[in-house]
Amino acid sequence: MEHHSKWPTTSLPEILHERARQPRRLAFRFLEGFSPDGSATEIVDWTYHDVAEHAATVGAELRDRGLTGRRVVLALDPGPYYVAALFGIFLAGATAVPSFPPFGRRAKARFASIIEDCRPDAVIAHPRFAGTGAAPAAEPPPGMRAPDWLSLDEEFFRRAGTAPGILPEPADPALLQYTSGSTGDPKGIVLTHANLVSNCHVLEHNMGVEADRVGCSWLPPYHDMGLMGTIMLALHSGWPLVLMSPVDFVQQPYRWLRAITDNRVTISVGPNFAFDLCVDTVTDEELATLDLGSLRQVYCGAEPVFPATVERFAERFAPRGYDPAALVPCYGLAEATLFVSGKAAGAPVRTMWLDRPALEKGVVRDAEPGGEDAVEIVSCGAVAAGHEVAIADPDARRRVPPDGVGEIWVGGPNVAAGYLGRPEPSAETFTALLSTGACSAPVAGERPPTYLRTGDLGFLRDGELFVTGRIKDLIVIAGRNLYPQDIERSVLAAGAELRQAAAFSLRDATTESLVVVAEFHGIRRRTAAEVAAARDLVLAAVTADHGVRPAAVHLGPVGTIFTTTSGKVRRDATRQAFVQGTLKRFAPATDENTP
Ligand code: 649
Repeated sequence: MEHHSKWPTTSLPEILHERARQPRRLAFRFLEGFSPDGSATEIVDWTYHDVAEHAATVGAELRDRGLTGRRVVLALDPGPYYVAALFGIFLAGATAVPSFPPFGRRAKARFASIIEDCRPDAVIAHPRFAGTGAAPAAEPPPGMRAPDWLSLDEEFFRRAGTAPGILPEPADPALLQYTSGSTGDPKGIVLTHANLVSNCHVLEHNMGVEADRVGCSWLPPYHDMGLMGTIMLALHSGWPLVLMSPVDFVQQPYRWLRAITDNRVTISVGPNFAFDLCVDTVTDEELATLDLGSLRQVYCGAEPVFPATVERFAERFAPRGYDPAALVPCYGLAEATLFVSGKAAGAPVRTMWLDRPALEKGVVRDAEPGGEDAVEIVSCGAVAAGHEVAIADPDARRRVPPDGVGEIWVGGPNVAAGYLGRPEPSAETFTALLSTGACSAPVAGERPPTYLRTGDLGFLRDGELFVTGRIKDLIVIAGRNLYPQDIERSVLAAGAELRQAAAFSLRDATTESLVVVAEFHGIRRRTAAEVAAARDLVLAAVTADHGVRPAAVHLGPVGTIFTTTSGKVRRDATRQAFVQGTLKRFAPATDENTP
């Protein structure tokens, strides 16, 4: 295999060998068994030696089973064995397919569809999932073996195989990342070892150098941000990472801030919702125990970054040493391994006030801060080193004018080769070209330098990327492009005790109308009269803020709105359930909550 000069010469398994030369340094600290005061009672520390040794054991077992070059689904719970298994798969020269544990009806269905799509030769999962409905189809297709189920427990590490590890080539597939798309149609993004290392390089470049860096993450290890953004990066960069499970975080968000305090964490990460959750749930007594003065950087991406969230988080936690300039708004997607852009280290968070009517027509025009028709947007910072972003008109395949909003196209070594076994969607998504020619950033492999179409809308200003929304989610009414998140914000601010909202449009032959779905806080059942009163508040707020009256408002209990396994609102799925009349509602069913 020829080495391209622009390619990284190392891979993560090589880096692991390198790190293990300092065997006693702390690599990962896992926090479990939280007590009511928010601190962990079970702390498992793994040195680089521990990681290397456990990974080697897993790798040897996989090689003994002949799994080199095969796909291995990783469906363990978050924790030390997840990390060991991930690197073990790499050491065996196999391709890792990170998955969530198949627990619950929706997760099982999604798990089954991933198995169906990637046809793995082994599944590493907790014993409790073997033989459940989540197990793959009993009959493997002709010429294929049924997946082995491997359970990693203490017993496994006592008896496992001995074959030596192998080092992959940069162009070898390392990982198959499933996108959080619809359940029935999962698409596996093929990431090479070169992609994974490239992503670490650009993140390190964005973060800058810092002595004694300590990371903390509660993100799921089966999503790009938790896996490529924290676990792989920490190992690659050589600083320790404090980990807790996402379930432990959501149960008591204070635990995250407590872990930062107790471990003198300098860098952490979370989507916008996590920052709101902290403001909403951390009590005054809890607040008093926190010291966030060690935190230099806290990345915020995966969802729109709302100025109001940034402000209220700063307001609440600055008295406990939090530096508002630590917040790093960032943008990325699994098709580009992870990272596309992020605020420069140390810089203040930058926002822009834009004229909303102009923005609704796809034009970027400055507006008076706080003005009535103005909307504030957070900058997601400069584009990753060695990468290029073009703001494109996807139909004309041209750049939009400098003051225009368009589709975000990305070129560079982070961009994946395509979706597994899907030449057409791959070509459509990964090999876009402007009519004026190729992209200027190099891509991995021998492909011509093309762009990835992200499906996201945004614009560039002074080299910084501003993300405005997703093409698919745009609500086009009377020639205006309404962004669902703006409408959803009005819904939540209507004073109707609502916690989450989804806005989407409904099309018939002649018109497009606005539909709002939202769910109430807490578990208390609402009466028909309460639902009707809340609906009136929502109608009034949305009409006043946006000049469009929703044609329907459906209000239900927690769980009404569909979300991805990473917690993003799935407006498409919610719309589908609305059309089919299967959205949750309070019993007894009332006609009042859908006009
Ligand atoms: C986005 C991932 C952004 C995602 C993360 C850098 C310890 C260790 C390391 C550390 C901190 C502590 O959502 C990742 C970059 C993390 C550095 C960690 O540092 N991927 S996805 O494929 O599931 O979804 C992609 C879609 O999400 C939306 C877009 O629609 C995108 O296509 N999205 C955003 N929308 C609006 N604004 C943003 N900033 C968005 N970012 C992603």
